[in-house]
Parts: sequence; C-alpha cells; structure tokens
Amino acid sequence: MAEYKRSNLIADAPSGYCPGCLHSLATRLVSDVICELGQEDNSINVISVGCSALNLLYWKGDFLGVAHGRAPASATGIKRTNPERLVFTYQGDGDLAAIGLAEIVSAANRGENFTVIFANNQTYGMTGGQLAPTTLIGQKTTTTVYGRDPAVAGYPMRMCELLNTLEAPQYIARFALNSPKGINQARAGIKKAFEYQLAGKGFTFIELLTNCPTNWKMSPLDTLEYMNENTIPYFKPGVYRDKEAEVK
Ligand SMILES: Cc1ncc(C[n+]2csc(CCOP(=O)(O)OP(=O)(O)O)c2C)c(N)n1
Repeated sequence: MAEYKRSNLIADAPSGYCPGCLHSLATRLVSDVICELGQEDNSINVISVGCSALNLLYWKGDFLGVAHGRAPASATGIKRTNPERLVFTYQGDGDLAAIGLAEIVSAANRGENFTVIFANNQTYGMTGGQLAPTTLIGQKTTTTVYGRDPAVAGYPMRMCELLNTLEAPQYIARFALNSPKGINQARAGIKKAFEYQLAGKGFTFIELLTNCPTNWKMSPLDTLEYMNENTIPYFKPGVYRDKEAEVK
C-alpha cells in the first residue's frame, strides 16, 4: 500500500484553501514531480495573483510573487538570467486569460524555456466569483447572475487550443483533476513538461481543470460531477502539442 508522505516542498502549515479546492491538489502534484526529478533546490515558482497565490503560505522552494497577469513576463527574465533553474509559473484563469493574456501569448510565441501551470477553475475565485474568460456558457457568477450569455460576454476561451496555433510551444496539454485517472495523467504531463524544460527545449503549458466549491456554491463532491457534465465536454482534456512525439 502506498504511504502518504508530505512533499519536501510543502510546509506543515494550513494551506489557506477552502475545503475541496483543487488548487491544493494541483500544487501538491507540481511539488511531487519537482521532488521526483530531484529539482527541489533548483526550482523557482513564479506565483501569480489570485487564490493561486495562497501557495505562498506553504511553498518551501524558491518563489517570487509577481503582479497580476505578469507571471510569464517575470518568468522570462528569471529564466533568461538563470537558465539552469527549473522555472514555472502557477496561474489562475483570470490571471492568465484576462489581465495576463498578452503576456502568456507573447511568452508562448517567443518559445521561452519555462513551464506554465494554469489552474482553470472558470471563475475569479479570490475576489468572490466573478466572470472569467473561461466561465462556461450559462454558468452563473456574481457578474453574470443569470448565467454567461455569449451575446454579452463572449464565449469561454480555450487556452490550449489558442496557444496551439503558435509555432514555438513544445508541449501543450490539458488534464482534469476531478478523477484519479485525470490526476495520474496530470502528474505524467507535468513531468514531461519539466523534462522538456530541463532539456532546454522551450515553452511548455499545462492546463489543469479545477473547481471552486465556494463560488460555484456547490459541495466539493458536486463540483467533481459538475466538471464531468459541463467543464470536460467544453474543455477537452488531452495532449494538444508534443513536439518530441511529432519528430519520432
Ligand atoms: C492589477 C490588479 N487587478 C486586479 C486585482 C484584483 N484581483 C485579485 S485576485 C483576482 C482574480 C483572480 O482570479 P483567477 O486568476 O481566476 O484565480 P483564482 O482566484 O480563481 O485562483 C483579481 C481580479 C489585483 N490584485 N491586481
């Protein structure tokens, strides 16, 4: 039987996340993979603004908290000046796909050699559940109280598909964290992305479909089912780009 062991990068401290929030699982997966690759003293976590930033409270590795949406720009500077370090951003969907849209598209287009971990919970969690670019059609938020209407708020933005139109990215994949299968696939995908970076190959992007029990106003268990029925059919999990596999 597998024995639970706290990752060396996670402090023995309250996470600050609401019960059932998948942000904590996402950061746990990232920390596990970093330790597995023997990179715990070499990694730099570029932390964005939002609930994503709560990992400041328990992340034991090197990190930098940066301005809303600017993590890919900051990571560019950090990685270019410290090419031997394992650099990654950890960003929510408001951060990455709204205020930081220019930064993520530009960094991906330049093929910067760092990894983006994108936690897509389809809402602005930290500020109280407003509409995000990724909010589903019909999904109720505090700014779309009758549900997202595309005629007013446009359509949910699919970031993997959007970035997959660019030439430079090396690895782009989306995983859903609402099932053991999805979690295991995410772990393997994160590892692959970090391995690409360590081999100096270029830009890698991992989208993790997550939840927000508090702002979706559901029990944690109900959010997992909601994801099966609503989130996954629209944001299809899968590997969108794998340059290494294309070459083989
Ligand atoms: C420049 C700037 N604009 C707006 C804010 C307010 N703000 C803080 S968190 C946040 C939304 C974060 O949402 P998301 O990135 O989806 O992350 P989540 O909290 O859902 O994990 C906003 C708009 C800010 N801190 N700085």
